[in-house]
Amino acid sequence: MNAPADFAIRHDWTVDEIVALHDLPLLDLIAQANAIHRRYHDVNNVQKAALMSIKTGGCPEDCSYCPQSAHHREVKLDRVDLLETKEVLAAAKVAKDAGADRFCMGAAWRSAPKDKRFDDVVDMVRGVRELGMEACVTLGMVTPDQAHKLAEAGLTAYNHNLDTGPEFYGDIISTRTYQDRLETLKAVRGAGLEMCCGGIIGMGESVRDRAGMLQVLAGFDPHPESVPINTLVAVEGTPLAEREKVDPLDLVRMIAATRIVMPKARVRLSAGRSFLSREAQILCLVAGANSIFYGEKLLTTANAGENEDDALFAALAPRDTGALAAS
Ligand code: SAM
Ligand code: DTB
Ligand code: SF4
Repeated sequence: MNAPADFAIRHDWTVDEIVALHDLPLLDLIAQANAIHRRYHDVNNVQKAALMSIKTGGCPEDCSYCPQSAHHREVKLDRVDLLETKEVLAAAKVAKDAGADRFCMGAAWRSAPKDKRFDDVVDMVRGVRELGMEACVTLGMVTPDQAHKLAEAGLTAYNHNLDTGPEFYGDIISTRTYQDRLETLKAVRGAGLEMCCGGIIGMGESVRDRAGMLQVLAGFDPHPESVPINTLVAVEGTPLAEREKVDPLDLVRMIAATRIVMPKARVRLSAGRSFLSREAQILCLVAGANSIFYGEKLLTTANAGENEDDALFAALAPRDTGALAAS
């Protein structure tokens, strides 16, 4: 690809460089990110990824942000064992009919199980692919063998997030290490699966920590094919319940920095979208996001509603000037 030097794909970003980008005057940052976005993508192509929790709650990990951790006993959440394949595939069909391009299935496991439940997930993946949708799963840690089995079933991408920068990580999770996460990502890549990997902002981390995460992500060669940027959904009963809400413009900065350092990735405006106005979401799309989670629910918390999403996509569509003139 004959990209100008400024738009080149790089894997050697320093944290200082990313912080400097992130802290540019906002309009310069957005302009730079948007130029790169337009260089590598059709900006009108915004992916709709539907999300379903296929196994909910009771997770042995202690991720401070997560309502599904068994460590956070005050959270009001019903545990649900692995769903039946037919129930999941029925939901995938509904999502497809509603216009979703990708079906993502999330399970509250520390690592993917090595029993029949794994075979069931493989069947779900096969079924989603047969419906003609992209399939993504997030099951916790996986071995190279499990990653290969998922790839054989036609899995498009595996989601496993770094969540934050390496220096802040220990403040958020103590039951598995950054290195554990990198091992799973290696298994994912080794099986030829697309890598879906990003993180969360709003957990008390600094801009440097955010840049630290982007540096690790941009260090992958090739870059992750998709990068979900979640804003913390502060759930009552979790250790991060009282965290202040992120300023939407800080999210715009994070998305723009992500777009600049990973020009080809699908940058997904993920959890936290329900707190954003339609205009703030559009600013995120201008800054380089080109994917959203679509549907009323994320895993256990509410997503932007169907009406809000209709309003968002209607605003993005070409205006029907004929109809306007007639009204
Ligand atoms: N258990 C698996 C794992 O951790 O890899 C898969 C499911 S886990 C819920 C997937 C991701 O959701 C986490 O890595 C985190 O980035 C995101 N997440 C979980 N709870 C969140 C919250 N309250 N706000 C924002 N993102 C959240
Ligand atoms: C990701 O990065 N975000 C999604 C998905 N990957 C699995 C999960 C968001 C979860 C938000 C909190 C909840 O609904 O439980
Ligand atoms: Fe478990 Fe995943 Fe939640 Fe961590 S983020 S507690 S691993 S479900």
